[in-house]
Amino acid sequence: MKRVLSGIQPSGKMTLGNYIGAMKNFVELQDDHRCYFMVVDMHAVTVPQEPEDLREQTEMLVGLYLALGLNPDRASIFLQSHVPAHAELGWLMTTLAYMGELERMTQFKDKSRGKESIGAGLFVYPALMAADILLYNADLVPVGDDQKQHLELTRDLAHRFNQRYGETFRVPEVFTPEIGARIMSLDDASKKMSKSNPNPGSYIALLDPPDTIRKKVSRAVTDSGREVRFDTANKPEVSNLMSIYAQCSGLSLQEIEAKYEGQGYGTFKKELAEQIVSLLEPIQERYHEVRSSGAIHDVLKKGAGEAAEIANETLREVKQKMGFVLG
Ligand code: ATP
Ligand code: LTN
Repeated sequence: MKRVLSGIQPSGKMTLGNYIGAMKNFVELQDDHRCYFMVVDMHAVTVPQEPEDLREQTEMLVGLYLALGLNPDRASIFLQSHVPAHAELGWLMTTLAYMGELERMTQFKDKSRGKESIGAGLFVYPALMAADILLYNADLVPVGDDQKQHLELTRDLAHRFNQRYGETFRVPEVFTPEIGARIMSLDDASKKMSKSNPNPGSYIALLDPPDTIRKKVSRAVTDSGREVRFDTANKPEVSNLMSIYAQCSGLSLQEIEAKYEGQGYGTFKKELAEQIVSLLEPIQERYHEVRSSGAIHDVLKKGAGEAAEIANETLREVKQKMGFVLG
């Protein structure tokens, strides 16, 4: 079975962008792949986090993984900080990565722009991400479009290590959805929908109540036309809403165009909101059950045990090849 690994930062409220770009594929891949799904809490602290918020957001994200249908009997679900091999291989990867490569990362440029003091962790972030992936010799990494550059760097580091020390790491492939790999903000279709956007009207959070969802969709920016047509160059706002519609309903873009031909944006937006609500309502119900059941801690313990077994084996091989004296 091919191996799959991915992670999400517990750095805020999960959005429909996170779901469509990444989490939906996690659920689909778990049936016929050996899957490892993490909450990357050590990545989240590369920008300041309130300790209480970090704890709550971490548990919230694990709760969402389970509510979305990730099954701990099929996939290992764990926290990055519970498997110390991540920090250790992360360090070794920083010794392999070049400053120039890290400077070119657009996520680093975006997150450090305008800041007076920039944590060194934010800079070496992609080396830790490479370690996350390479520890499990993952074949596929399901992520949204914005992570492709980090994946390329991971591939380069894997090649570099293999060349320098002998064949060790499998070189992973990125796995993005065909539609919706980059869901855009509801208030500005030139920006990615992001949980750290200060305007909550710009995103739909997976735990937003139905009426909030309806309000946010009705206020989403569109153009002054009335044709529901997929054309990202000329109709970026409507195309974005259509991608969301397609991913929530299972309809193709052509089917959506045909369904709303001659109807204008009003009906389209109303029905889009209902599609989102009917996707999210059952997830929200399960989420509240999971949180009150207290199941999360057992799931994490099991997941960390399974993950550590593989991760420690890889780390040992890496250290041996690099010339460390093994204990
Ligand atoms: P932040 O705003 O704090 O940077 P984020 O919302 O971008 O966070 P991440 O934790 O960085 O979320 O991403 C989790 C996963 O969701 C990644 O695989 C990322 O590519 C994907 N993702 C995030 N935003 C979107 C989006 N707008 N469209 C598609 N995929 C997305
Ligand atoms: N950088 C990613 C989160 C992340 C990740 C990973 C994704 C950290 N480690 C390993 C896939 C595989 C992000 O910001 N979304």
